[in-house]
Amino acid sequence: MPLRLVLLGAPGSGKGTLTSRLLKQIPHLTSISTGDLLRTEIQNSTPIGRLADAYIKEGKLLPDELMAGMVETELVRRNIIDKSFLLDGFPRTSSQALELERRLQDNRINLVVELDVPPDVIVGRIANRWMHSSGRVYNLEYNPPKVPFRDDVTGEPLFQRPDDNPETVRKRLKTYYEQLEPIKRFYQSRGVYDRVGGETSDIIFPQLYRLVKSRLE
Ligand code: G5P
Ligand code: MG
Repeated sequence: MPLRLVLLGAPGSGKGTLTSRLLKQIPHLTSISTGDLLRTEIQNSTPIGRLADAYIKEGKLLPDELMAGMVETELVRRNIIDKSFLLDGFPRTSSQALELERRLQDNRINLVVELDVPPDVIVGRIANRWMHSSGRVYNLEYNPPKVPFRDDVTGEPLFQRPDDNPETVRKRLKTYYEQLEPIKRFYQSRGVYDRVGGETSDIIFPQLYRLVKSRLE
């Protein structure tokens, strides 16, 4: 059966980092990151991009319907709605989860994994995050680029996210923890919820990989 996986985790919990690692091990999995989709829209100055820019800078969530529509369009565009996929950063509210279920019909999400990382660890990580427009993520301490402040693949300069300043990070974390219980209850009621935890992605990855492998077998 195809794996339809959702990674649920606080800002900076390692959703992007762990997604890249999973994709290296499981090449037929396709990932969609709503944060990356929105940043591309912003870069291209589309109407959605202009709207997203205002929300993201404030550390606020975009409207549920808009996000669900965006993800559905992407699943259809990539022709993976009935195949294995991984969603990074969506759904993140119970109403997004319900809306996604309605749109997926028979292709329901069959594994949701919460990444449980202590908030005090997260704040330091985000301060040291640098990224490339492709979505590749670096950390000055944990996974530094080969050449300082340059992307490993293209050599282009890296940048820091405008929503990675301490004040906005605090707001994003608050929103995440407010939404966690309702979405957790939603997926627990569907019998697909699991959790992995630890202070580093090196500790979390083997736990996540085991869960994912067991569903693929
Ligand atoms: P995003 O882009 O989805 P967030 O806030 O959910 O943003 P973020 O910040 O992208 O999540 P992440 O992907 O969980 O975090 O973490 P990461 O980038 O992999 O790791 C963070 C840093 O830690 C990196 O520098 C990495 O190298 C480092 N790192 C990883 N592991 C370790 C480790 O073990 N040790 C150390 N020292 N470092 C490590 O969404 C952005 C905005 O878009 C909108 C919202 O406004 C949102 O705020 N949005 C939505 N709005 C509504 N609904 C949705 N579904 C939306 N999705 C996005
Ligand atoms: Mg991310």
